[in-house]
Amino acid sequence: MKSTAFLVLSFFLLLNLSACKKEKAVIKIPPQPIDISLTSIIPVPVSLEASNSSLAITPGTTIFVDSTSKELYAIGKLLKSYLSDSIHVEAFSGSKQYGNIYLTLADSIEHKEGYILNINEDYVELTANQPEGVFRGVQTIRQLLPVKINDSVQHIGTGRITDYPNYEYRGAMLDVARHFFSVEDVKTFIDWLAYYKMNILHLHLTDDQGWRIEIKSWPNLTAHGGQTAVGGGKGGFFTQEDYKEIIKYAEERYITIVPEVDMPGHTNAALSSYAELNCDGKAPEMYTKMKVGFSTLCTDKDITYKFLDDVIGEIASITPGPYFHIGGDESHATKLKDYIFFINKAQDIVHKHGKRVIGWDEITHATLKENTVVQYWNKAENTVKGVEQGAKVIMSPAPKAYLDMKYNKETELGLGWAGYIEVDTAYIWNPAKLEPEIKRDNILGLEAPLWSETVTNIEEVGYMVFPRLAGYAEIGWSQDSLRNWDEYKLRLAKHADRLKALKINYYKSEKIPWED
Ligand code: TNX
Repeated sequence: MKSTAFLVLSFFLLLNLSACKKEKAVIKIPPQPIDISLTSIIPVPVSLEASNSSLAITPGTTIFVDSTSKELYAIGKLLKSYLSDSIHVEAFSGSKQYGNIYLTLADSIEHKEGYILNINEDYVELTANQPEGVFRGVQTIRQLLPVKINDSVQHIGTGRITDYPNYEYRGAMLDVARHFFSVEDVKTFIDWLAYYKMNILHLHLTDDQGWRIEIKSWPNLTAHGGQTAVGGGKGGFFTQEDYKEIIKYAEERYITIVPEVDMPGHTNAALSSYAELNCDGKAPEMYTKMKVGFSTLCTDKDITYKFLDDVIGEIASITPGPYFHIGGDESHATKLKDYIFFINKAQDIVHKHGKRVIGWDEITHATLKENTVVQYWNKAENTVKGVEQGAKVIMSPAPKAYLDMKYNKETELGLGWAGYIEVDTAYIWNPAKLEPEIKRDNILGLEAPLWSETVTNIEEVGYMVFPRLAGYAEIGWSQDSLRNWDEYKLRLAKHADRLKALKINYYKSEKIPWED
């Protein structure tokens, strides 16, 4: 067996060398019958027609990209990095040849994230309207092959997939405030999102227990406020350069970063860093416990709004995405009339800096400005108040979508206040049918937040996130009519090897007939 593999490999290396010459020797590897409808693609695509044959992807395969698009070249490079270092990426000109992958832009599909993947016995062709669509389609190619092909020969099944997302906002949140996570960890998280075609990473950057983003005009926020964490650990923070590195990594994967600075509550770290933000002018100690709802910025001091303007301005200026999240949750220490006054001002400041406001559902106590988005986590009645004001909604109902909830009573990590969320509970719900007054048209999409009171490293993050994230990705991307738990769990079962190969420490739920 080994020597056959060696022969095949040497043969392809030769073939590859001959690519330097004008005409490539075209020697086809006999196809095999592969039915791609049996392949477990998550999220399930809109339409899939299998044609029951195959094409061999080998070290001699070249990824050809539209020569007019720099972005496609970068996507080609990413596809190469996912599959094999031996594969080449080149600008396309001329005619399609056997054994290659072609990434192209065309008007063939309308949606900006949609794509058409056509695989025949001669080549793979991925077409989209925008580079973003090509990137999403690349994830489908990955799932039709083993996680890494390296120098092996791998058959990809033939057929045609037409695909586009159901919701435009499909995200997860990482709380880097309760425990801090490094740039590398955040990149890993971004890779996970990209693999399942999610397009939003919301970073919860500040809370009572830590301030995690450098603000040049208020340096003590991180010098003092970034130095601890829940349980009293050492904390940490992103410099603006770190943040830009995260932004760039996310952008290359067509993921929008949504920065959140939680206010006026959840602000003990800021209040501890600057005495003047407190109504009594006294800075409290840093806080390392879990219970919240006790802190508030002083809503009637001018300095508070200067602070907001500086913080929001600095972050907005290095955030290319359209959103800025102002938090607004659990401000139990702020009087309602002060809270309303504050949220109205905060919305204006975000607008001044050119961003669209997102806030947790409590912000609907205030008058929402044009374009403000409400993130439903706790109270439907709050969210409905937002809908009545014309706001769009991000669905993150805690009992369904909270990645920090335990799977069951045995789960060591996580919290339980919103109930246990087993893998089936996380999957079996429909954002547009959860609350009668929140309709499909009101919904921008969904987001699964991971609060980090109990998780301290990326292995623990992986355990809480997987496999639930794959299900949220499918709820966000796939058509409702194609979603079915009994069928999904079989597809998910086949992702065991993938999750393992991606080195994800996932929860082996007994609800899934894992195949590994
Ligand atoms: C509620 S969700 C919070 C967070 C906690 C989380 C723990 C939300 C807007 N506020 O401050 O971390 O519960 O599950």
